Amino acid sequence: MATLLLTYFGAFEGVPYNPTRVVARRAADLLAVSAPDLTVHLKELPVEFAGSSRVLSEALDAYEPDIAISLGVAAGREKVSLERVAINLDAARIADNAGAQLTDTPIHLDGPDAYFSALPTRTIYEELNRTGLPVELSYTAGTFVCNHVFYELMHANQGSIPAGFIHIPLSHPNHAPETLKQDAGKPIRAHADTGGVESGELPTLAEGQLAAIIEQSVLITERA
Ligand code: PCA
Repeated sequence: MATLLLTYFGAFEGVPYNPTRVVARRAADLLAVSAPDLTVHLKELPVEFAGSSRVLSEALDAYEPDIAISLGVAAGREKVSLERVAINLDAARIADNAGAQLTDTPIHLDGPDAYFSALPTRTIYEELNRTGLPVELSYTAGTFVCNHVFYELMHANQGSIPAGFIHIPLSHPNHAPETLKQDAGKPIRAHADTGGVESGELPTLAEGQLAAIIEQSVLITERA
C-alpha cells in the first residue's frame, strides 16, 4: 500500500487566500476513488523559510511517503507549472510569515546549487497537455518559500522517491467567472519571487480542474 504526502500552504503577503489548501483536499478526495490503495497524507506547511523546513522534515519522518508532492500558488501564472528545478537560494523582497526577509541566503551551505525534480514531469506534461489540460513545464519556482520547500524536499530524499513541486495559478470555484474579483480589503499581488507574474493580470483556473490535474499527476507518477 503506497503512501503519498501532499503538502500545501496558507495565506502569505499578497495572497490572502491560498488555493492550494482546497485543491489539495479535493485532489485527495478524487484519489480516494481513483487510487483507493493509496494512503494520502495532507500537510499544511507554514509560509516560513525555517518553519517550512521543520514541518516538512517532521512530515517526511512521520509518514515515510512513497511519493511526495508539494503544492504552492503562483499568482499571475495561467497554467499549472510542473516545476523542474529547485535552486539553493532564498531571496525575496517580501518577508515570510515569521517576518524573515532573506537576501541571497543559501538553503544548505554544503548543498548543490540545484536539484532537478524527481517527478516524471515530462510524462505528466505530455499526457495532460495532450488531453487539453492547462499544464506547463517550468524552470523556476521562484526564490521564496516554495522554492525553499522544493529544495528541502529534494535534499531530504536525494532521488530515493518520486518527489517534487507543482505551482498552481489562482483559482475560482467551479461555477464562477474566470476573472478573480479583488476583495478591496485584501488586495492580491503577484510577486516574481514567489513564482508569480507581475503583469497585473490574475488569471484563475477552476478548483475542480486544478484538483483533477493534481490527481492525474499523482496517478501518472504511480504508473511511471
Ligand atoms: N506560494 C509561495 C509560498 C507559498 C505559496 O503558496 C511561493 O511560490 O513561494
